Amino acid sequence: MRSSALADVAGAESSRALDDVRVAWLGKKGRLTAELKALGGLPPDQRREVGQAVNTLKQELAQAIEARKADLDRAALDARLADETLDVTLPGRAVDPGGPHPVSRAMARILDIFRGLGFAVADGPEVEDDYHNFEALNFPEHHPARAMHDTFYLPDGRLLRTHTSPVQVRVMKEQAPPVRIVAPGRVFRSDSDQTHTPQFHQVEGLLVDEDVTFADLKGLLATFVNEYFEDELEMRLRPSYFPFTEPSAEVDIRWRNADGSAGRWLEVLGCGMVHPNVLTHCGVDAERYTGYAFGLGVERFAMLRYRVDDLRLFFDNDVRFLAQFR
Ligand code: 2NL
Repeated sequence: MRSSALADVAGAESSRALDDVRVAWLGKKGRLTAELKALGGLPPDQRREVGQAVNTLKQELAQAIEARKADLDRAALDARLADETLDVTLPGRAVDPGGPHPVSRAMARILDIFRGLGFAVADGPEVEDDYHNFEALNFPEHHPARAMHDTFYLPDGRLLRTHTSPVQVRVMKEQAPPVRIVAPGRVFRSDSDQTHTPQFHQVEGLLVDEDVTFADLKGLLATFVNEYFEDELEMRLRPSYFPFTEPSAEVDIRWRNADGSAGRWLEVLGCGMVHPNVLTHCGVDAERYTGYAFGLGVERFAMLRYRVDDLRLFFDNDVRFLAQFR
């Protein structure tokens, strides 16, 4: 029995097989257990000797099983270690970090500058109604200026805002002057070609107080463009038309050639004195208060600062382009 049991242990090639051997010999219905149970049937003078022999074998077998189990575990661990070798000297896999989108970077720069000049940042809904997007801004119904904004309409008559001016309408209605805010955000116009995308970003600014003048507006915008482009740029205002401002102007800056010499005039902003009809619509006393307002396209400011010559690059999200703005 001893050699047969020890042979079984030595022959177990896995811890599961070894456990089967343990059960077969030492389990409740195992062969050695049966021997012990059968002791009572032996003649009394043999019981002691056979009992001792079976118990000794039991212990020896238990030890052999322990030792075999340790061998099998060690072999299994060795096999796993050999199988899962890691070469810690291999170079790591580089993670390609993203970066802020150039339009986001331009937006952050613009807002930082206006915050520094005392403007609070306001926002509002992208889905608007005709009143906040047009009516309150002195676009009467059927006014031809509405056609300048190729508006996206929702089936229920609401629309996607064509500018962020409705944010400023809402602020004026809620807050008495002085008002000094910028309204950044996404705007929508059904317009798509080399220089226009149906969705783009705007920052508009509004200041309403007593004795606000066109000269204040011009000074603010000169400070802003010089800070944004980190330069002392020539700036000029040209008369223009917006329904919500009177007088209105477009702002040009003199771009610099690569050698620093004066280049072309570029249009970068629209602005004007808030039309009294707009103030009145928004509950502001137009006899007491005046205001100025301005609006700019963020994509245009991003293209100029980062020297991007194709608007579509901003919307392709090609990582080779975006990685250049880390
Ligand atoms: C442009 C021109 C402009 C405004 C926006 C404005 C807002 C209110 C009242 C009056 Cl609530 N005006 N905004 C004024 C002049 C120009 O934007 O070319 N934007 C890209």
